[in-house]
Amino acid sequence: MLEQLQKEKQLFESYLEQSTQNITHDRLKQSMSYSLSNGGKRVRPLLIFETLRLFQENIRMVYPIAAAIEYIHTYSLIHDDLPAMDNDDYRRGQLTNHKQFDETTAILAGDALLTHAFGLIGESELSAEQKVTLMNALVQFSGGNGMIGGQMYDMFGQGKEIDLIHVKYTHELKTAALLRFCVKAACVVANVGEEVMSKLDQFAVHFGLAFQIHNDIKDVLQDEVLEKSTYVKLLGKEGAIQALENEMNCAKLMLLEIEQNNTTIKATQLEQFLNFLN
Ligand code: GRG
Repeated sequence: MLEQLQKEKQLFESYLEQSTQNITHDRLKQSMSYSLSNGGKRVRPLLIFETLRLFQENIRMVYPIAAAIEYIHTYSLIHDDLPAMDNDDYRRGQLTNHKQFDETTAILAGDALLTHAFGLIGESELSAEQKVTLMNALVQFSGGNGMIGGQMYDMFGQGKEIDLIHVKYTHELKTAALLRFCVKAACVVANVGEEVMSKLDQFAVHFGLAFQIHNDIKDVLQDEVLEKSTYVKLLGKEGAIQALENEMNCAKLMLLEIEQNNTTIKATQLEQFLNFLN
């Protein structure tokens, strides 16, 4: 990760750390904090910061929004690891939340993170209009027609014959949707026009697909059993690598197009996010 991003991440870590301090039930607070602070890469918050930086805006102002998306991401991982879903014992090399605590606590910690994500946006210093826009966007991208919908397609697609179009759609919802929220959030805060916002949105879609394909290729290399429908299962490893490269190129192209049409916006700086896929 680039030095600048690393510095940004450290400052944000302390904000995130203190953000759960107002939770009065100790075990709930510990459980929320355990999954929030145990080694996430913070790709989504960093994407908000770096997109905002393209428009020379103050990054601290969006800490609550960045924390909100990290809360949503964290709750989704806690719930995804539960026995009713992926039934995983480890995440990020440490015990999953329900193994470290218990299932009830893990479910409630996830619920609390989800609920407080909206509180964080509400408490931010943005205008009332911006807050409403961002809350609606969070519903759109993380709700039943966003990440949760993607998880449903993923869960109930298992064991069935599924084609590439459906797998791509599932990945767009499950993985790309939260990244789309990140670029949209930065655009809303910086009052960016439709044309640039739409190109950044397409960048986020391609980046999200690349992110998921990369994750699936990594799983295969680690010999994890492939039950779910993935690009690797449908296209083989070589085909998946090609699809990954294709998505990365499309993502870069979107940034280039922004620069070509708007010489003051150094959009290709966002190419550094593709380094997360190495
Ligand atoms: C339970 C509602 C619900 C949704 C679950 C996020 C998710 C949907 C499932 C997790 C499994 C998975 C592979 C999702 C795809 C997105 C993804 C690659 C998540 C991992 O994101 P990173 O790499 O995680 O940013 P860190 O650990 O860095 O925070």
